Amino acid sequence: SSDKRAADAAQTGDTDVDAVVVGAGFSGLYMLHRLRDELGLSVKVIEKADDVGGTWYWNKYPGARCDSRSWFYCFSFDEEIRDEWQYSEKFPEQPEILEYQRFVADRLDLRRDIEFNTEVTSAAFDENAGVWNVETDDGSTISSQFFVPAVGNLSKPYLPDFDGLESFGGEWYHTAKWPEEGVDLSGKRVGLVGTGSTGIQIMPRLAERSEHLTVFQRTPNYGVPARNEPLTDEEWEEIRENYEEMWEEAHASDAGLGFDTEFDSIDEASEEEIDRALEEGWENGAQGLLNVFTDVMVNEESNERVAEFIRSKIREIVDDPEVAEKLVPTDHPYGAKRPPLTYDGYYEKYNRDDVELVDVGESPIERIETDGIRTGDSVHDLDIIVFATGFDAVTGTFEQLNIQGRNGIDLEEKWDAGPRTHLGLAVHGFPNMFMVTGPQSPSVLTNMTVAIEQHVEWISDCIEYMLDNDYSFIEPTEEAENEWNEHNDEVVDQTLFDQANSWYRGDNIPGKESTFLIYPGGLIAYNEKCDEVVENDYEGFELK
Ligand code: FAD
Ligand code: N01
Repeated sequence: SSDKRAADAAQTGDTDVDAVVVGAGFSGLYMLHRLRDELGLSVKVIEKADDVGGTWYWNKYPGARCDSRSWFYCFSFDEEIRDEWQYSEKFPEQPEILEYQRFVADRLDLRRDIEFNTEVTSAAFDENAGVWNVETDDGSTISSQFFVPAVGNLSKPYLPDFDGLESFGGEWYHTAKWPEEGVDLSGKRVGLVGTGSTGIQIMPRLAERSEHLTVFQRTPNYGVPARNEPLTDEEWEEIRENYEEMWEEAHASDAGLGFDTEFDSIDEASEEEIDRALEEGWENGAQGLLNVFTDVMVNEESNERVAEFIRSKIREIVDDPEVAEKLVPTDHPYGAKRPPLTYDGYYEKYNRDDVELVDVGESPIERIETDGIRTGDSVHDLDIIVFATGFDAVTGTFEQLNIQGRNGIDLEEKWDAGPRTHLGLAVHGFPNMFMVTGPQSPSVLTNMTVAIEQHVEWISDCIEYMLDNDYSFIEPTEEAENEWNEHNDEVVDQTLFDQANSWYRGDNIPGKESTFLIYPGGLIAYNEKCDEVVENDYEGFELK
């Protein structure tokens, strides 16, 4: 029973709580619920923000939305919660997703075990006592048997070190730290740096609300229309009727979104059939074009067919051929960088007289001056600069926690030449530490709520197994970690992912080792591997 487990857990050591979880986004919330309400453990969640939400707490920029279809961008584990919540759109905006997490936190009474406004500054495993000591910025230390960083893959914003930023006479903002009260753009000359998913989402709003917008683009992207739409009560009824089946499909698909692919490969269909599928993919929007060919990420020809199709669409939409050419991506295969969806007529906005595109791939940002941004020999005068320059993704936030394992092994040092983990869940040298969607797990290549549920459930099942079998410690072997690393390398070598400079590989951060940070083999193979480990009594892990 959970009471017995709680008593057992309390006996394993003299700790303040059984588990410390860092982060109160989707991952931390569900982790708390599982460990506390299902296993009966004492749990403390530490969160630096003053509310739940994670990504959806921080990214309050205009136009921020999810691009997973909303009926899948939520938890599936609780039928009541599932049936009670109803998003208003196919791709809802940030306030609504934040509201959803608030609703879940209240519904499951999670807040009482979350310490808000508190940042974890270090965590160290004390080998003699066999406990984790977690330090926070208020100067206190909390000890626990289990340590679970649930800190997210996109939670350490990246601001390039532009010369002269401090001399800028106007205001500037990073999208991931957008002020709660918003920013008044009316009558302002605004500069936007960055055209990733975030830049593409915020751009139409900036264009509509400012006096003049200058977009500084280094690399063009393959934007495909999201085709967002409101969801009616009738549509929700239909979704609910099929919910069981749809969720099963989502959990059993490679990207956690339940899509079927149209053709295995480019050779499997006629030109006409492919044209029709591409047009349909474009018309239906969202991730449709990624699902025309099963082999889109491994076969250059299939990929190029889709890429060329998207290029032709961009050329069709953008009136000025010179501007269109600048917006057309040719340097990387489609999907090798995170493919963004477009909203609110992104490409159409370049046809406005008050929107200008500056190619900083050709002529880089040299410095920021009092009046604006200097590229080459011209200065672009600006009142406001918006940096949509992304994140030190996947490893950045984990490394920022200053985690030390056995013998003072430092996680950041261990990962100096790229992350090493077993299944993205655990790390050799770091007993009783579990990461939710850690590096080398499928994470950001999937609809993350599905990946998060799988991780949280694997972790809590593992802890339950330990308690039921009187184990106090678990740690992956070095051999298992090496094998996982090799397997990751092998799979990524079969794909087109290495043909792009992307945050998937850490290429966006100067000095960061370029290595693929995410398990590229999809959820199906990954989940099978995780299940197999459990079936074989946690093969690859040492239990004591
Ligand atoms: P997060 O939501 O990042 O939460 C981590 C929490 O840890 C944060 O609240 C942070 O404050 C806290 N934390 C970190 N370090 C510390 C510390 N030292 N001390 C205390 N607290 C700390 N994914 C999808 O699947 N579909 C989408 O459509 C989608 N859209 C996205 C849009 C944007 C703009 C961004 C940035 C990401 C998007 N993602 C999307 C990915 C998204 O990050 C995940 O889907 C999901 O929200 C991650 O949840 P999480 O709880 O794992 O991490
Ligand atoms: O960050 P990014 P993001 N000079 O790293 C440019 C998720 N997300 O916040 O491509 C000039 O993708 C950089 O240029 P380049 C999603 O997973 C999801 O947009 O490196 N430019 C790039 O254009 C996403 O992938 C959603 O050449 C510089 C941009 O800044 C992830 O979050 C919405 C520069 C950064 O793009 C991150 O997206 C939003 C420099 N020195 C986010 N440095 C949805 O689901 C960087 N850039 C809808």
